[in-house]
Formats: sequence, structure tokens, C-alpha cells
Amino acid sequence: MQDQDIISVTTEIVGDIALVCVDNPPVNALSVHVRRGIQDAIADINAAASAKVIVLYAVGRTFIAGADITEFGKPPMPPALPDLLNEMEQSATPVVCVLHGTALGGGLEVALASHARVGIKGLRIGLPEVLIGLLPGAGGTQRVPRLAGIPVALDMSLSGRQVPAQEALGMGLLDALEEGDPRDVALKAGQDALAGKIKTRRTDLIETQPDDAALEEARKMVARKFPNLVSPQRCIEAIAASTGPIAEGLKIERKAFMDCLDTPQRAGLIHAFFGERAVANIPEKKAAPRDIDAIGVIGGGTMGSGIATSALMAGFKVTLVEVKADALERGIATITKNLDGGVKRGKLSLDQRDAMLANLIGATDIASLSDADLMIEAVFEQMEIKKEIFTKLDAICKKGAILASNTSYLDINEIAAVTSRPEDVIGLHFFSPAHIMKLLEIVVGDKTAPEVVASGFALAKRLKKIGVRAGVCDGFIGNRILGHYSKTAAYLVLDGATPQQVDDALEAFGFAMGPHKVGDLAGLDIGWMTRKRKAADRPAEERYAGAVADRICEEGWFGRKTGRGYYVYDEGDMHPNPEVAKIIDEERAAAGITPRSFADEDIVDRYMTAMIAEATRVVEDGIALRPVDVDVVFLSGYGFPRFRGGPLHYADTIGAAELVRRIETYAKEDPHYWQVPALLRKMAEAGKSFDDINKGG
Ligand code: 3H9
Repeated sequence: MQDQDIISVTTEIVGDIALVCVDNPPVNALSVHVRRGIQDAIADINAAASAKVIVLYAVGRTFIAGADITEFGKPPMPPALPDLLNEMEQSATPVVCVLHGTALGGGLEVALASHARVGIKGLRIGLPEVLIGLLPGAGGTQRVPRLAGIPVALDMSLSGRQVPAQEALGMGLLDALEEGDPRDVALKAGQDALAGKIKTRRTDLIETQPDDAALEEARKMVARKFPNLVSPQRCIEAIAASTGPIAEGLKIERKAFMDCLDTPQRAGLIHAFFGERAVANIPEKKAAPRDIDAIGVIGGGTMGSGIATSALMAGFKVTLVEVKADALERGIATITKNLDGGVKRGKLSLDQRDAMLANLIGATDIASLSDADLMIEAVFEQMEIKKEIFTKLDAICKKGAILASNTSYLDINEIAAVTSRPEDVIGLHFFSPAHIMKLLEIVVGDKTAPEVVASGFALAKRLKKIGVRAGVCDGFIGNRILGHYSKTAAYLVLDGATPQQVDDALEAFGFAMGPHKVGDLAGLDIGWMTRKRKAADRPAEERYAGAVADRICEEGWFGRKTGRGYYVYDEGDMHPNPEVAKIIDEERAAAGITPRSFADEDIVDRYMTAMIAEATRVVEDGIALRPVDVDVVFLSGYGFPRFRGGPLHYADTIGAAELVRRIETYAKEDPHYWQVPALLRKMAEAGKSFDDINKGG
């Protein structure tokens, strides 16, 4: 059966009321058959004059969640949504819309073009198009200002936030709020409209109140907050046009929407949207997760406290274990501070914070974890210490408990091997600050049981994090790739760029912070320790990347926390550290390097090519299930610009053949560092993309 032949819209006549029902699981997206179904239903009812009012509603978990995103980038299939909604607005029989769940994007636009809107309690409405590189393209930029004013239209369409029903009622975007099942509410809404209790009116006949000040403020905000994004600017342009005739405004909106549809940003953001859902598709997805209620966190440092905070915020009971009473006290104080931060940011009420703290127990004896369902070890990154803890856990934990390590690079198989139950052992790699960062790498050992992997994914969901499955290797997906490409930044500086130039070039590419600023923020001592730890294993052919950073650390400059690193931090002011320039000169002289200049584009190309090369090897080695898993790790854990879709989505915009050519060119300078991954060469020869691999090709 062709897509357009699917029947997803049905009409039921009850007296003078025509109930038009949309049923297109899972989220009632406006696929071509839904658009045709609504168009035919309204035309038929008007032609037959079979009802005095039409009530449009949907069944399932939500009202219409928007246009069908999978249709974007494909040939258009009529009717286009804007045309359908213009027709609906002109319908001689008034249309009342009944909304439940989440009425988003095109879904809300259907409601705005109706003649009245009734929400069902629990409803949230929103215009999230900007989050996928678009703007409301079916009248949202014209009809929200008419019903609720320009400031509301700017707020909703530039933030993409979901507005709760009560607030929507206050804004004038809903006419009534009811409780009940969508069909029952639809019938009542029809009766209320017939009785004149719900007033129906055409939105296009309302005039928008001008508000130049709000538009100007929005333009400034967008220039400051989203300098790289196209669609927010175009969205403001369309909203500004809403004070004129609606036909003109709709034309401007349509043009802006179609232009945005054509941008790589739209493709990148939609790749990110589907990618975040695709990573849940794991080989273990049919396994039943184990019940987790009580969690034990071992280690009350920054990571352990952050993990405990995250678990408390998700409603788990948490026991925090530290060896010494003073360390335990510090851990509990950090958790309290984290939760207080949530209260300050308006994310938690005081009552919620108190309830979470009441779920927290502190202990200095690991034996107090004997009843916990999941242990998360978050102590110092030393194999011997980890082994000692896992040996103890094995002795005291109940049967079926999951034993997890938050290690960021150590071998999970080696840790599991000290227990009598390696099938219960898994890596749960959180990112700092753990109660805020979205990413959770779920590291699967050779013997980890499928239910334990499924439990890791269920846990990620409850913690409102994105779980990504990773295999065992030094650094798993993210840190392994980071360990490789971060050397490029150091080589660029040794060869002639300044740290600030590297940072500026990568920030212009879209990273929130360049690598030297990130180093200063995280603490340069961390990299220094890692380099010392790995010194013995460094291959003789490898060009040493740590020369400058080591010298900075030897001065006691560890970045922000010491007031100095690559930059000097002085009461809110930040400028390049002049002493670092001297160190760089000395290191260049010692290595016999004559500095050369790099164009910003060259800096970005080298940095990104190194990232893509190691990411390709991570896919090739089976550490990541698919290229999209790497993309999601970088988007949710490493500040990769979302509008670029992730390193391997970005790689597809360059193409495998060009990437091979680049690596071969750079290899003339350093053949050890720049090696073409076998997979990339094969892709170049076969004309394949990473997206082909995502699709199973
Ligand atoms: C738009 O409307 C443009 C118009 O202004 C103009 C047009 C001319 N299309 O998220 P979930 C899939 S732009 C196709 O896991 P939840 C999703 O991939 C659109 N598929 O559920 C997943 O598939 P799978 C503006 C979609 O309960 C399944 O549905 N609207 C769409 O956690 C379940 O999704 C948006 O941007 C879609 N529009 O959250 C809303 N939406 O099971 C985007 C979802 O195979 N959607 N799917 O992995 C959402 O924000 C959330 O899905 C929602 C439900 C809150 C609705």
C-alpha cells in the first residue's frame, strides 16, 4: 500500500456534530495520508452539509505532534500543510479542535487555523521547529501573533518551549480547558459550540498588534545567543510580517520555511533528533531490565556526588559511601549544594529538594549496600582501587544486584574478572557535572548479561539522560576519540598557531568553547596526570603533544582554578597568558620548529579530520554500534555544535574521498599520527557515506 492510501482520519456524525478523528500512531504526525484525510473530511462535510459544527480530535498518546519530519528533504506530496490549513480556515462549517498530550509545531498550527480550541488537562503546546532548524511553516508565525500577540509568538517560536495548558489558556491560545477522554471532550465541545458556549471565529480576520520593541529585543537576543543559526532570524522576519495582510505574511513565512528546509543546519538538527532516539536501538533491547529502586554510590567526590544528585532527582533511594566521615560529610554537602542549585534555577521546589534529601543515606561501611539494587563505583581512577572495591561488593551485594563502574577509560572486563559474577558488571560512564550532563555511556563487557545492559538503558531514561552503548577500550567512545584529536590542537600551536587562534577558529565553527578554554576550565592537571600515566606506553614514533601543557602545569598553572592557564582569569576578565607565548617560543626552538601561519579554515579542517579519523576507527572496531552513536556521544557529552549533527554526520558533508585526500596530505608531515582508517578508504572507494552505514549498508 502507498503512504497516501493509508486511512488515518475517520468521520463520525452525531446529530449536528461531525467528529473527525486522527489516528496515526505513534504521535499522530501530519503524514501525507493525514493531510489528505483531513482535507477530504472537511470538504465532504461541507459539500453534504451533514453537520453544523466539525470537531477535530486525535486518539492515542497525543494530539498531532507536528509535521512528519521523515518527509522533509523528500519530494513534496500534496496537499501542503499551509494550503490545507488555509482551506480549513475558510470552511463554512466551523471547526473546533480538541487537543491532548503535546500539540506541537504543525499540530498546533492545525489548531490555530481552526475556529476554536479546547485543551484537555495535561496538554502542552509548543512551536519546536527552531530546534530542528526550521520555523513554524503552516501559519504559526501569523496566527499566534493574531491570537496572543507578538511577544508570545517570539517567546514560543524562538525557545521551542512547551507551554502548559493553563498558561496557554491565559495567553488566549486556548478557549477552554476540560478533563476526559478526547472523544468525550470532542462531543461536549461540539455541543458547547452549538449552544454558543464556545465562540467560534476565524483567526485570519484578527489584526496583530504591532510591537517593534519586542521584535528589536528578539533580534538582539538571537544575534547574541544563536549567532550561527539561520532559522531564528528568519522566524523573527516572518513574525514581523504578521501586522500586514495575512496572505502576505504567509508568503514571507513560506519562503523563510523553504529556505531553512534547504540548509545543512536543518539536516544536522534533524539527524540529532532521530539520532537521540536511534541509540536506544541496541541488540539487548528485548531483554527485561531488572528492577532498580535503591542505588549505592561509592565515592563522594565531584563525580560520585553528581551521580547521587542525579539519582535522587529521579526519585531513587541513594546510599552514599565514603571511607572517612569527613569525606562523607563533604559529599553530602556537595549533593545538598547541587540540589540547592536546582531550587535556585527554578527546576525544583523546596519541598522537592527536601523529599530528595530524605531519600539520601550516608555510610562509611560498604556493607550497608547489601540491599541495594545497583552500585555505582565512582572512586579514583586506579585499577587496583577499583578491583579492591569490586571484590568487596561481590562479597556483600545481594544476588541480582548490578555492579557498575563510572570509570572513564579503564578495562571493565578486568574489573569484572575479580568478581564471581562478571555478568552483573557494567560500565556507567557519567559526564561532569553528572546531574546536568545528558550523556551516559553504557559500557558493555564481554560477559555483561543482556538484562544488565537493558537495565543501564532503562536507568538512563529514568535519569532523563541519553544512554549510548559502548564497547570496552581505553576511553570507550568519547574519551578515546578526544584523546586522539586533542593532540591536533597541540600540534597546531607547536607549529605556529596561537592557542587563542585555535580556540577562536573552533568557536566560529560552532563549539561553545575552544579546546584551550575547555582545558583551563576542566583543569590542566588532569591531562598532565594522564600524560604521565601513559608515558611508558607512548610509541617511539609519536610526536609528543604535551610539551607546552607540561611546562604550563610545572608553573602550577592549572587553568581557572589557579587563576592562570592558557589564559589569565582576572575578576571576570580573561586574556591570553603572556607567559604561555614565551613557553611556546622556547618549545618551538627546542624542537627546531620554524613557526608557520595557519588559516582558520585549515585549523578547523585538521581538527575535524583528526576527530573523524578516530571516530571511524571506533566504528570499525565495533566500540560504537553505528556512526550515529558517535554523533550522539559528541552532541550530548562534548559540546559538539548540534546544528552540525555530530562528527560523522559532518563527515558526510565533506565526503569520504576528500577526507582520505586530506589525511594523505597531512601524513606527509606526520605519517604516524595521520593514518587513513581502513573503513574510510573502503567507503571512499565504494562511494559510501556514514549515513549508509547507519541504515545498515
Ligand atoms: C513542523 O511541524 C513544521 C510545521 O511548522 C510546518 C510544516 C509545513 N515526525 O520522541 P518519542 C517519532 S516540524 C515523525 O520517542 P516521546 C519518533 O522518532 C515538527 N516522527 O516519544 C519516535 O519514533 P521511534 C514539529 C516523529 O513520547 C516516535 O515518534 N514537531 C515525530 O518521548 C516516538 O517519539 C516536533 O518537532 C514527527 N514529528 O515524545 C515534535 N515526532 O519510536 C517532535 C516523533 O521509531 N517530537 N516521531 O523511535 C517530539 O518532540 C516528541 O516525539 C514528542 C513525544 C514530545 C511528541
